[in-house]
Amino acid sequence: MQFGRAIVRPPGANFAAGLTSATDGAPDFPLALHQHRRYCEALRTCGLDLTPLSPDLNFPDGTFVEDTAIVTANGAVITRPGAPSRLGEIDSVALCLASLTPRMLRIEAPGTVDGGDVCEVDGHFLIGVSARTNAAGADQLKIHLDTLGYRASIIDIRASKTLLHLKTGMAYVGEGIWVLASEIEGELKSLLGMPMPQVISIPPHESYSANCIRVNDAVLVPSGYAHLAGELERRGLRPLPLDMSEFRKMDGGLSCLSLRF
Ligand code: CIR
Repeated sequence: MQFGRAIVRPPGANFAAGLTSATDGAPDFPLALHQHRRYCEALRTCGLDLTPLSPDLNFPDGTFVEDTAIVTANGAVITRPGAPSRLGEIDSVALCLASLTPRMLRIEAPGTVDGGDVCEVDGHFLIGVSARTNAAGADQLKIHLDTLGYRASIIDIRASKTLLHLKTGMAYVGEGIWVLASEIEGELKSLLGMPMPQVISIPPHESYSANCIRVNDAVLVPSGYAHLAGELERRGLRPLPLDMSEFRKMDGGLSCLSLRF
């Protein structure tokens, strides 16, 4: 999980018009911009060069760039987001990646894939079939990853009603350490069928923190979730807390706000 670069896109002024299931009110736009700036600073602190894209008012969810591509050291796969309102987000990302990646492949209709459903575990990719990523998209992505030299496994998470995406409820932070929301821990363990040397189980009232990201020497975590931060420290990892309140109101977490490679 050594990264050198990240693509990000600040939220646009109509960010609140994006898709959400949350019921705790509309996001505060200036505060969201502030939180996004802090997020970018944190990535720079971790040693990444940032490539910022411009906000596009045609796509209020466009700040969640993670959903538009899977980027590996050997090449990228441009996705086909499962929400129709988000389909057009891929164009500017593909244009940007064209000069940053050695090879570019694409998910084609009728396949759909959201990057939030894809989790890399030491070079092996887990692909969740969800409300956004369909079986055709997952199959295409597995083949593309194989072409790029990676193995992948497909798991069906549609029975987990609490998960928008696979990574809504889990993260792999390296060195054999998994972070799993306790509600889905049993289910994920049996679906994944992979060895999990160390699991940090996140209690229900802190489940939002299961979406965290390892970036080089640090783990970006949402602030206000003491359990995860403590468990990471206990294992010798360095949590870097960031306030995510306004992105959470739009169903977004830390992983969604960047493409790291
Ligand atoms: C959506 O519903 O598509 C956005 N409001 C949130 C996307 C979050 N992305 C992610 O978890 N990878």
